Amino acid sequence: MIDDGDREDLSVRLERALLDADRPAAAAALEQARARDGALVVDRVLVPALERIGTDWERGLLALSQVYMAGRICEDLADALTPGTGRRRAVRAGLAIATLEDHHLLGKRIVSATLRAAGWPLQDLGQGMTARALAARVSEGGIRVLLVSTLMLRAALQVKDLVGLLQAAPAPVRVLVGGAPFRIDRDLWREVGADAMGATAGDALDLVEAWAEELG
Ligand code: B12
Repeated sequence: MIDDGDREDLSVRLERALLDADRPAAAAALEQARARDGALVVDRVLVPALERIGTDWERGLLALSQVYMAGRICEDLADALTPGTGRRRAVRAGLAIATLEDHHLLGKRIVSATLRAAGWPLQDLGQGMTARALAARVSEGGIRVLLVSTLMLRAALQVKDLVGLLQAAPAPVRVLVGGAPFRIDRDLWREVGADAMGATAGDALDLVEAWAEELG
């Protein structure tokens, strides 16, 4: 059993290693947390460490380069946090993920690794896309379930345009959104016209499982 004290220690150890750009120390802290916490390590240890880094940066205590390195190191380590089950699902319709006008990629990376580890054949449509370009890719690719990951409020608001453009898609598309703006404002997903929101990568998996019929 891991108690909250241990979890906090590991999260603080991870935070220090990230700020020192010490990749091996970050990997060791994450591995120790994963051995105890399983896939929940992301929400219990990694996300809190990055949120503290973000807050300190906002307060002028850290340089953007430190935040950048912290994000890059976590991106490199993300796949190892969600080892595959070996299961493969055969689906007829497409399942895809993208970020809209946003280059914060870690959330997308972790959600993608979680879905793929559970056997879902998820397509990555890209990052920093405009609503128009993304809607076109979705229509061309026969995508029926689209996940959008955001960290900037501006990107979250773009979902409204995307949903409007997707009305013209050849078949209905379900849009699942996630990321900080939707966690902070729990009604935002409805306001932008999404079909659902998830607070964690685990929620993304539960919702995709619930919508499995859509995917054939
Ligand atoms: C790391 C980081 C960066 C790194 C990104 C590195 C990378 N490769 O991703 C760098 C340095 C590049 C960066 C740049 C910038 N950043 Co920044 N960044 C952060 C920071 C510290 C952590 C974000 C993070 O990676 N979290 C960890 C991931 C795993 O969490 P997550 O994305 O929320 O994902 C989890 C869930 O939300 C969920 N989830 C995510 N997506 C989805 C999707 C679905 C469908 C579902 C169901 C669930 C789900 O699952 C994940 C795991 O549980 C945050 C601070 C914070 N409080 O979040 C600021 C933050 C997001 N950044 C911010 C800003 C302003 C910027 C810059 C504009 C700074 C600048 N002046 O240049 C640029 C913009 C870049 C761009 N155009 O996109 C602001 C955003 C403010 C706002 N409201 O819009 C924040 C909040 C910092 C702050 N407090 O001001 N940033």
